[in-house]
Amino acid sequence: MSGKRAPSIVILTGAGISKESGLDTFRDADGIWARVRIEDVATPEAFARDPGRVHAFYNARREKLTGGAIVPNAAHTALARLEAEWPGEVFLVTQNIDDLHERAGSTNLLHMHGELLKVRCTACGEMMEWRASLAVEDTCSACGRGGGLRPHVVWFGEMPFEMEHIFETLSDCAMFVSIGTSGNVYPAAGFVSHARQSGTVHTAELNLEPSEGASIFAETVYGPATEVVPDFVDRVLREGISALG
Ligand code: BJW
Repeated sequence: MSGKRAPSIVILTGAGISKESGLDTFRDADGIWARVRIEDVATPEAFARDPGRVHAFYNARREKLTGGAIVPNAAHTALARLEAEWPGEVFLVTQNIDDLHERAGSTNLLHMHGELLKVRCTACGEMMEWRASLAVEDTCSACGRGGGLRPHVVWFGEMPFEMEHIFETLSDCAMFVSIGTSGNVYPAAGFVSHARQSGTVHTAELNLEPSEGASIFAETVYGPATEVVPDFVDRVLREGISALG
């Protein structure tokens, strides 16, 4: 034993990794924001104005996710394999609110924009699993108040979860990999710059096409996630990080 810690890897995923599982992205031509306006469903103001409309938006997505047809794909599985086989820490930060990473076997995982299969009470703060439709009048099982449950998701203008922990791991990692995200939404879009401040980190973007911040990455690989992610994971496990730089 050298006493030296094995190098850690931080991975950021976005909607593109779940596209081939059948879930929509946001900003592609056929994406969610082409059909629904952000201001109507993804801000605290929208929820205050018309909670029923916001519930309908998330109920439809929850129903699709739990309907049986949506399953993890080869990219999700490859990242779970990386966590299981890499000698150092693999920390997976996802912007996605689906549960496909968990179902594929990833465990060291953080949903920075929340989880579709959870709701929380705006009165007492209790968070609970929720797989059914959510209605405005539903009551909190912890405090008994009706009308206060909201989707456990992060809307525009709200603070994503566990930012301090994420920035700490970014400062300390040997490799940062961004997968299937357009780089439009902050703070996630700034993670690559933050990781690069440590100087010794390798940065890679794996996406269908160059993202907003593509030029910041040391390595870029373009193609469908189900192809490029398993290839990339194979290469990391075979050759290590230093061979990628
Ligand atoms: C494939 C593929 C295949 C397709 N294979 N790839 C500057 C600094 C900080 C904040 C701001 C700032 N300027 C503005 C802000 C505020 C705002 C923001 O970023 N606005 C921008 C629009 C400019 N951000 C916020 O409000 C955030 N909160 C915040 O900033 O708090 C203060 C703070 C400051 C500083 C530090 C810390 C905190 C909150 C953002 C909340 C985002 N919420 C949403 C919806 C909720 C969840 C849900 O309903 O699902 O989260 S919006 C939506 O966008 C969703 C996603 O997680 C997020 C990112 O989208 P993603 O994943 O990148 O999807 P797409 O569709 O954009 O891209 C998909 C990509 O996949 C594409 O590139 C395709 O090519 C690719 N692809 N098929 C591989 N098969």
